Amino acid sequence: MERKKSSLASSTPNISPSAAASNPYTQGLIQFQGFWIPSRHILTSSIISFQKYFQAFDDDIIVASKPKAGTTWLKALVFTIINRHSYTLSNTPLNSANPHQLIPFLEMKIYIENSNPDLSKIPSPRLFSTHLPYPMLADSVKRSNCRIVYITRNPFDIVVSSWHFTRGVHNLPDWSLEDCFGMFCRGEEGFGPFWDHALGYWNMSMEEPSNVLFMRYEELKEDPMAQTKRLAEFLGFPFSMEEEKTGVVNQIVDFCSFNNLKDLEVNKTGKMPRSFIPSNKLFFRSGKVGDYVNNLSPAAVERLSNILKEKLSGSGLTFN
Ligand code: PAP
Repeated sequence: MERKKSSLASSTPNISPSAAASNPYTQGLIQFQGFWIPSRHILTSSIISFQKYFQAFDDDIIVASKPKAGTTWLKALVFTIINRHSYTLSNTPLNSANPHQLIPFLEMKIYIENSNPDLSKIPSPRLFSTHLPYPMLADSVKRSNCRIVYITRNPFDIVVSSWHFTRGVHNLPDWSLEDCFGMFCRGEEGFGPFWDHALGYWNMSMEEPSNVLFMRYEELKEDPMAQTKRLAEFLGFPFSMEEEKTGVVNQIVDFCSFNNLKDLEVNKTGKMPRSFIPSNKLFFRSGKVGDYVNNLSPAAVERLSNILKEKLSGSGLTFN
């Protein structure tokens, strides 16, 4: 099926400095193709390479998300579901590698390391990930029948998670939540604005439900069994009756749970090679829904709720 081409995706960079870039506590964001991109990764050129050279296959699987929406968790689930006939849970590579190593980022890993890599020999289905918004995906992804799984999360928890993570990664103990929150509300955060990011995938999941699956962190928390079965079905690797009866789904859910993953040695003390992230443990903080109430004032919650109401109006997409 021919997918819609985005007017935002173009090979011509449109870079303008952000007010945030002059703030010593922020990552130095630049506006690029309509979104805010963290410039520290030299991401703009890797994004252009990805858009220019990536050739999608119909059986590719792409995990897509905004940072801190549940990417690590979803990668663990996707990897385990797809590879469940090759590995048992005691010998899965997830025991010795962080999920991000097993499902690499297209723009933040693959096309940074090589501007035109040969990805054709990777066994199928190839598993990739991205934090890029839908309009910035390579046209070949949009034209192919590959499957995209998108995960989102209530933005209040995303802001708080992102604040903790950024302070930890960049050693910024003095960076205030107020600063971080203000930027989020202006849409000035990595791969933001949040609402445009979510809307791109939301709309595609409505238009092409067999190509784009829209998942929510909160639903995965509430009913991980049902959501894991839904995910496996969408990926084309559904669980058999026998697997359901013998507890395979349950075992995968338990293995990929926050408590299990965070206690694996690789995620307690490990660090990914050539990564700017100092420790894998930064990907596992509290893993809760609604943790924001301990950090955001009711006035802040109301402010962001009003912004969301306006930005998402008429789309059918809502966040509780
Ligand atoms: P990333 O985009 O940098 O990869 P991502 O994995 O999307 O980050 O989000 C990290 C959040 O998911 C953290 O949330 P918190 O700060 O509110 O705690 C992290 O704790 C949570 N998380 C990581 N793994 C899991 C898991 N298996 N189950 C539930 N939550 C998880």
